[in-house]
This record gives sequence, C-alpha cells and structure tokens, in this order.
Amino acid sequence: MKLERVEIVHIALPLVTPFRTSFGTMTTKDTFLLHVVTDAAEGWSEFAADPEPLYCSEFVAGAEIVLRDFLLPRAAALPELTVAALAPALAKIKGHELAKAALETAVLDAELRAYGMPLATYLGAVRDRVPAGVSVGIKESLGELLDDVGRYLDEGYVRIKLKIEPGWDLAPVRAVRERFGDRLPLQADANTAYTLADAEHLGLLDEFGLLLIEEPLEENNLHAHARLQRRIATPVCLDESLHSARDTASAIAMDACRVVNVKPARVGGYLEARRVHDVAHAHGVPVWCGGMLETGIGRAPNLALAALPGFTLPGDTSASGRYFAEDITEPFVLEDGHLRVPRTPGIGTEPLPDALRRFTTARRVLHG
Ligand code: OSB
Ligand code: MG
Repeated sequence: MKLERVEIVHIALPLVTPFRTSFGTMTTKDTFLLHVVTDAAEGWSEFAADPEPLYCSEFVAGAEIVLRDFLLPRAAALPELTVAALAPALAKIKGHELAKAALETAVLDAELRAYGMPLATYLGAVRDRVPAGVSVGIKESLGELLDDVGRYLDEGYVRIKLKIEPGWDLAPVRAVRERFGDRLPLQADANTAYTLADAEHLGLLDEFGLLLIEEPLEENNLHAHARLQRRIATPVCLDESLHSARDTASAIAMDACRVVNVKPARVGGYLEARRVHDVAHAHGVPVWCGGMLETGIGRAPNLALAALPGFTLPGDTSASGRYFAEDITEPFVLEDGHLRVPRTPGIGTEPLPDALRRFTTARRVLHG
C-alpha cells in the first residue's frame, strides 16, 4: 500500500458517570481518531491516552506532534507500506507506544480491509464472543459503590474490578464481598498508588480471595513487584509496567507478575499485543484485555484480541452504554454478559458520520 493522506480527528464524548482512579477523575473521553487513506483502502484507529499524562507519559497534544513529525514521515517513506514493515520503520523513535499503536492500528485496519479479512481472523481468534467485566471507579461512599456494582451485576457483567487507593481499599473490597458473596469474580486496580512499605497492608486483602491486584506499586519497578508478591497471596497483575513482550518475559521470570493485563496501545499495537499474549500463554500465565474507556473505534479491535486462546479471564471490555449515552460507532451491547467479536473486515466497525460530526472538536491533515 502507499500512504496517501492521514487526518487527525479530535473528539470529546461525555462519560455517563465520572470515572475516578488513584490518578485522577475523568468526565469526558477526550482524545483523537486517526483516519488513514491508502491507495488500497482506508483505516481508522483511536489514540488510547488522555489530554494529561496521568496514566502514562503520553498525552493527546504530544502524540499529535510525534505522529506528524516523527512517525508519519517514516511510514510515508516506506516503498511498500504494510503493517509488518511499520514497527521496524518506527523502531528508532524511542517510546511513544500509544502513538505508534494508533498509527499501526489504522494501517492494520486499511490493510485487512484491502484483503477482506477480519482482525479476529488475522490475530487467530478462537471465540465468537468474549465475557465482559467492568471497572468500577472510586466512589464518594460505600453505599454508592454497592448500588453501582449491583446495577452492573444486574446488567450481566461477569466480573467486577474495583479501583483502589490508600484509604479506599479494604473497606470497599469487604463491602462488595459481604453484599455479593465470595463467588463473585472480583479484582482490584491501584494504578501505582502504593509502595513496598504498604506490603503488610496489601496482605490484608488476601482474605478476600481476589483474582488479582493490578499495578499496586510504581510503574516499571518489576523488582518491587516481585518483592511484594513474596509477601502477599493475591496474584500480582501488571498494567502500566509492561510495554512489550520482552518486559513481560522479564516480569514473569522474576515472579513480578502472575497475571497480565494486555492493552494493545500500551505495547505499541496489536502485533506486539499478540506477542505479549504468546509469551504469557507459553508460561501458563493468564492474560485479559484491559481498556482505556475507548469509544467503539478502540473497543472493536480489543474484542478481536480478547478472543485469542490465552485470554482466560474476563477483560475490562465493557459495553458502549457503560461509558457513553451515545457511542461514535454502532454500540456494543451486552448479551448474556458477553460482547460479540466483530467479524467484518478490518477492525469491524467505523465512525457513524453523524455522530462523528457532532463529537468532533477539531480536524487537521497530518500528512498528504
Ligand atoms: O488502569 O486499567 C486501567 C481506564 C483508564 C486508564 C487506565 C485504566 C482504566 C480502567 C477502565 O480501569 C478500563 C475500561 O473500562 O476501559
Ligand atoms: Mg490498570
């Protein structure tokens, strides 16, 4: 393929309810879509991060510059643009995995559309639908939390993840266990809010039989996570600390990570995400698909990935309605606690023109 034109479309979608984590509160999904036009087909993707670098070091305005000045010139210089050739062409640019993932995914969408192949087929999916979990933010009160969890369970979600931070950890976990029972698949995500000095305190979560505790300590400190794992029974799961299949191999070898949260954007795209899955699966380490409050453009390819054989735990791939009153694509709906894996070529969805127009805040041509 030859890259003809790349457009960035900034969008803002109000969230149905504010989402509070240990790193901040989000009330809108404010990001951009990439629209790639090649001589063979067109593709879409969504940038996974936010306007502020709170979850990771990348952010919306920075990613636009990285794409325009460093990534797109290299993609455009390829004599034959393929998704396989793209990551090697971008490798000299350090970091910026989320920006790279946005470009790679849009190119992948275009290339697969040119072949008429669904992403699920390309990746090696073995399921038609994937079980849906839901990530529940930090609330003002335990009563509010129990109401929200109860509502999600009534809707059919099969696994609950509670966001935790110092001061909001044992009490919410205990309250959810007491109200909804020991058999509810339950896990917690600290988004780096603790230190190794909190090991004894985190060990108090052991009695609640959590599936895992996600990223309890600082980002990229595999050593500290391994030391924590020696002191707690709850399996440690990494999110922020894993940027590649190589990181994943190191973390597993050190026993810093007994479960892996795979976010394709965090590792540079779907090709590397599949390698993360392969490394973990070969070690018998369960993986699940994380989320970044994506619109349907980001959610569709995540569902294809979550249909691979090593994804043995429900992910944060919730239905459109958990995030937005109106999505930018055809909405993903919960059917018996599951979401259907898209089965049309490429990522299997595209923006609805009318919704796209209404949610767009700015659009610029970045290339071509
Ligand atoms: O740590 O998994 C996380 C949302 C934004 C940034 C980071 C995280 C999250 C979530 C929600 O937990 C996942 C989702 O529902 O998309
Ligand atoms: Mg997380």
